[in-house]
Amino acid sequence: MSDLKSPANFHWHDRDPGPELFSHAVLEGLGRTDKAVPFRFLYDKTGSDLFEQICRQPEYYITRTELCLLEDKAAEIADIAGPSVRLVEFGSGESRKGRLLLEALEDPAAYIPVDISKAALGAAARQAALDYPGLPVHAVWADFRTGFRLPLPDQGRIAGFFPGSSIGNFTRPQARHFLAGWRDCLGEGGAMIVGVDLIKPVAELEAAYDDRAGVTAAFTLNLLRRINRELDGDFQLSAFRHEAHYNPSTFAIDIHLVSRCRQTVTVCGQAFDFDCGERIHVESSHKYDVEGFQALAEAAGFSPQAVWTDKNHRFSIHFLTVAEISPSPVDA
Ligand code: AVJ
Repeated sequence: MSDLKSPANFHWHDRDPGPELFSHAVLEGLGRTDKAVPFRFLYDKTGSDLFEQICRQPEYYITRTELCLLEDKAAEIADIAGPSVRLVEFGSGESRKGRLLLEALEDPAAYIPVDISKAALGAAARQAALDYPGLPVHAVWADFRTGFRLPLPDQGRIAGFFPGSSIGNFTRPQARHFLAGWRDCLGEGGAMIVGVDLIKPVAELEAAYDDRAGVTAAFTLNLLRRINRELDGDFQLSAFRHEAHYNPSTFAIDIHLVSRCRQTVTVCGQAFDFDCGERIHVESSHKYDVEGFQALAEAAGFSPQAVWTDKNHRFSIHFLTVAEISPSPVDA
């Protein structure tokens, strides 16, 4: 990914888990009684483009609410973060949010965007390197859930930035595990800035994940197109529909692809039967209240330092620091 046109302050780090994992995940996931494909595979080039379009839909309040909140509070966040921060952005996409923080931070020491989409990451990180010529930019192409060693310059406080309520893709135990894992990487004085979507009326939540223009549906269905293309699948996209429902017992929007009829689909030469109405779980998006997320952060070894919410209480941004005392032992 490094080419002659890359500026000197741009560095590329390839931690891609590899294409074979996609076939493995799909064959294993479709072979289960409760069919499922991990959400990370939604983000090929088309998927990432569709996701950026989701962010501009009127029903999808998350992106614009968080951007407004960040714009409003960037100075306060920067103040708590202090000078010379090495900013690690998990799931950086277009880097819009990371750049908002970078511009507010005092003398940031490095920007380390981490994303699973090679195309989006490459373009956004290279542009950041061009726009901030004095700032080392280390683009890390990786699945941020799995452990990997970050290419970190050795000066400055590390602040992990996890915007967009991406943490909502995890179940609560997974989210705690993720935070606890990064707590150990961040080290003493380390911080985590996390954007978290708040619990709200079901109608508002369900509309956000099933916009009228059908962009979210296209985003979910694109997974089948990717399987067809990369894994020699024969899914008929018109034989499946997108479904998004709020589950009040897990506080999560659950997204499924639902088979419109009884059918058999072949992937990598293997046949998978679907009943009419049978579903593939594709993604869940967990919602929190402020106190609930702070309690989870504490269980992962962080101390909540500050939290900001918008006036309509749709979204929250949490500033957490690594707690002095280690977290209570985690069950499983
Ligand atoms: C990227 C996980 C934050 O859950 O709101 C949006 C993903 N999927 N619409 C979310 C998503 C369908 C999004 N996150």
